[in-house]
Amino acid sequence: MNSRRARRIALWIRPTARGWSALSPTRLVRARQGLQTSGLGTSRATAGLTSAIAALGLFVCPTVFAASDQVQNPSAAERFAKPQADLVAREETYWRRTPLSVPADIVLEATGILPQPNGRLLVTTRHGEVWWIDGAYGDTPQPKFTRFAAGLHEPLGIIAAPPGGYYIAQRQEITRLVDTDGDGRADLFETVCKLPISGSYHEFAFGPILAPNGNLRITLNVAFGGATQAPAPWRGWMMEVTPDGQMTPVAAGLRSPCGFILTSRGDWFYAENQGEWVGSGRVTNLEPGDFAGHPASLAWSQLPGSTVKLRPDDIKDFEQPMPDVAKKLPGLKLPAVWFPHTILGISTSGIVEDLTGGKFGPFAGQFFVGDQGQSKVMRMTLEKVKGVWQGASYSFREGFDCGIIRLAFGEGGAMFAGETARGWGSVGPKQQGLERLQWTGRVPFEIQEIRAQPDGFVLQFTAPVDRASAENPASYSVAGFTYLYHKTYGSAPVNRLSCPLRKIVVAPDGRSVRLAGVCLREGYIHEIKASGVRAAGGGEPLLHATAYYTLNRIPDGDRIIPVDPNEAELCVAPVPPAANANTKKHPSKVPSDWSGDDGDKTILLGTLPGLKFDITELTARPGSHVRLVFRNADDMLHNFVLCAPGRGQAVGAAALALGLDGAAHNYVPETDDVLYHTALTLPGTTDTIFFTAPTTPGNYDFICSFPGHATSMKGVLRVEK
Ligand SMILES: [Cu+2]
Repeated sequence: MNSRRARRIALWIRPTARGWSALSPTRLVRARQGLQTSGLGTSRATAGLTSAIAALGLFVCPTVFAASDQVQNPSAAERFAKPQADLVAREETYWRRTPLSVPADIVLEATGILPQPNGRLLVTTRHGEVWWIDGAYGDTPQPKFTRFAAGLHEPLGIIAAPPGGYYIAQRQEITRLVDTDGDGRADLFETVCKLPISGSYHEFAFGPILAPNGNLRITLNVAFGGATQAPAPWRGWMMEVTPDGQMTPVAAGLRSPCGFILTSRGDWFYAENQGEWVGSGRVTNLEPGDFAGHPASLAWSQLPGSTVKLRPDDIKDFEQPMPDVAKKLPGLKLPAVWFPHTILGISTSGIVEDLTGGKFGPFAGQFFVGDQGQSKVMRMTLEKVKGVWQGASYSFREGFDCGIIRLAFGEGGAMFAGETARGWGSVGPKQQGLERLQWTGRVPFEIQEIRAQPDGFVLQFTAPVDRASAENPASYSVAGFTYLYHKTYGSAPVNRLSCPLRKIVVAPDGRSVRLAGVCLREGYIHEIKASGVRAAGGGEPLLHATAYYTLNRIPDGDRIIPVDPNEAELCVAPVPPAANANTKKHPSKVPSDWSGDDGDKTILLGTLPGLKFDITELTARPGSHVRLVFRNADDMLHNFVLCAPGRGQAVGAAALALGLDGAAHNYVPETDDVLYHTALTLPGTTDTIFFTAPTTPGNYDFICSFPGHATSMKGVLRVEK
């Protein structure tokens, strides 16, 4: 790309009668650049763009220099727990994963995938390229890459443009790419609409998607940190753009809306990541005027054209369950489906609807949702009850090579997953890639779908159940919980409460089971475990026995159990143990036998961004009195757990295995491998413990046991004379 190109990068936008518009959308016919087939060639082009941008002071551009990112970020294996190999092997027998080989000189951080009817794929990358890929199908694919365009700024999606060519969303604009002379390379780059940006690395733009009215929709990430997370207009919004570049706001409250979808029924949903104000990953239905929860976007809700009535002052740091806040804050939209953090992913991404008519297996009409951090695909079902969307999330397929950003269905029911780990890390050995997932034709024994009932749930299965196991109450457990709505990054599950079952009815055909119980709560997530249910015949267990139903509305209809008059008293959420209670392993008071001293030695330990302690090697004399002051300066929850020599990672794995029980244990497992620990500390808070160093010299591991942190947040206490 030539930095003297005709197009200027403009940040200015202006209100118009119809909405917000970029100044002077321009057309640019770009000169040929000698684009090669499967050649890198981008460094020159991207460097030109980067320097032009830097001169304008608009961007920090961490996306161009992969090498430095890799130095700064822990590797995938360090950051996240690995999936269970035996489960992945079972999943592979039903849905076969095929990584596509990519030439060594192409960095295919695939972010947008447009399958074409002739067996080709058109794929955008974070490095700003668009590639034609031929030969992505077949048992042993030998894909061939041809570059369609380069020099773009982190496009994160691509669709066909009705006027011809393709629409992509770059960070700074929506662009139409056209190959006017039919040589397979884009030669017309037309600015459709400028997008407001301030320069934060976190201001991603996703989409576009073509709306039924012919307009385009995009979603705009908020910035990260700083005094405001929406320094430029419409950050945190879903926007609609006319083909001639007029931009109007649709809905607000988005944080990191990596995936969004227009369903075949005509409803819009977007996928959100856990973050500040966002307790866990989730999918939310968006209608004009909705506010999905992140308040930064409200900085712009008073602008002309805004559909959202809430203002920044309406949002306080409620520190209350999100469903409770929604009752008193009209306009706050609850998610349709939650994906519990660390269990069903940690960074929800692209959404696809299975419109393959059964070519992808038994879940036709359902949805699949990617996850970047855990490199997996989850499954989602939706239903509308009393006018409100809700539904369930399920495990589906783990063990991908890298973090998944984008999903797309291609020919013959093949699903493609576009991947990148740069800047975030992910489970899986690779930094980027493109993989194909295909149904093998075998049907696993699975919970096909869960639907809400007036007194419980009905579970539909992919095969008839073994009646004895399905009628046994011990085969199931149901429990409700939710997440806090607060400015803290993420939330532990709160108000966990089991839902005792009172009646189980197996359908005559054995394909569904109705569970009726008590203590169902509107707005809450209901964890439904069917671990004991077996398939009829061979007694096969479920491939995935746990699902999470977000019960926004309890439907009306026929009950199979009467209303329990004592339900209100019966169903009171237990109070979790106080995080700061003084216990043997959490010695928050000076021990009485220290005869007045408050420690032979004080250790000040803190945190660094990127899941690190600020000191990784501590020392103490055997049997000495240690006062340890742990200060959490990060924006996430952390603790300090001192473990037996060599047992740090085992304790971390045990904490992860606590699952939803973790919060009630402050994520510290009950094991002799744990010697002492601090409280789980909130961002900006401190906890002090007083312990006697082990009398046996050695290297004692210390970790943060919050799920997923231990593999990188670790150190050693050297006990030596
Ligand atoms: Cu931590």
